[in-house]
Amino acid sequence: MEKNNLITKGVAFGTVILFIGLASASSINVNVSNFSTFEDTEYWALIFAVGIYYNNPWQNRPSMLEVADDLYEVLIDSPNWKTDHIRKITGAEATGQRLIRELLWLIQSADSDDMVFIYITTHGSPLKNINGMPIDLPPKDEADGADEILAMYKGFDKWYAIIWDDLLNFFLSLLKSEGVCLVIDSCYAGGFNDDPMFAGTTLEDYSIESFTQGFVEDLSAQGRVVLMSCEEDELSYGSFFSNYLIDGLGGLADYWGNKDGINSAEEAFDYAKYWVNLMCSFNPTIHDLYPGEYTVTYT
Ligand SMILES: [Ca+2]
Ligand SMILES: [Ca+2]
Ligand SMILES: [Ca+2]
Ligand SMILES: [Ca+2]
Repeated sequence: MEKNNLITKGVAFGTVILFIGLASASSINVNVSNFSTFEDTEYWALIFAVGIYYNNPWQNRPSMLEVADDLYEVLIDSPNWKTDHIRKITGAEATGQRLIRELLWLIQSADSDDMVFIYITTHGSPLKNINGMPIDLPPKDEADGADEILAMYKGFDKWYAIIWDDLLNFFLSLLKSEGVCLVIDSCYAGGFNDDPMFAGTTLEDYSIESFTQGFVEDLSAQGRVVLMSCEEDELSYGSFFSNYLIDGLGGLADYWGNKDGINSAEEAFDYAKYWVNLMCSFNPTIHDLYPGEYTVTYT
């Protein structure tokens, strides 16, 4: 599962992409701050499963594609989800550019009283140079010295076809929705446990006019819960975590949980963790900054 052939050019690439990301973000500020109407809570989801790898078919994991279909089905079976609010991207479509484009769709679509659910499954790895030395791209935030990366469709063929944790966190941090649930099913998934980047900031921290007060307050208020298939130094395999999580969201989570008719992200995680610990050799982890329980589906 590990992807070792990354080279140091990743550092330069990281800087360029982060710059592009910042530029994109500043251009969408206007759009984001215009979405200030308070309608009913809407649920938005991105299901992103790579599963097929350009020029490296032995890396293919068909279970990832099946999980994407199953997750989509379990969401639309619940009345809070609408088909036009869910994007499912798989296989050859699952490039890094496409992931960023879909994240921007969520950033522009979700109001401050909405909920966003992002599911990503693919191969994961610590970021290393050609000599196997760990790389921690800015921000330097890694106790183990290595950012975690996810392979996109061409991730085993092109050194740049990856997404790393800091970049994903940057785009997630621009979501103004009340709740964000991120699910990562990959090796080393536990390394995607970053806090939102702008949490705790105030307007005075910014001199940029386009950062309106409401926008910054919304960012600061973002409640995020991250469900990860394994710990930061573990391999995970077989889509076991996702399958149990989806079983949970289909009703077993609440049945095993508080029986209030809602399958929360936290309950689904508890259900999946129980079974993965029993059946597999890796340990799912949660990073829960969402106050209360994040509603995913109704039973
Ligand atoms: Ca970093
Ligand atoms: Ca790490
Ligand atoms: Ca990390
Ligand atoms: Ca419940």
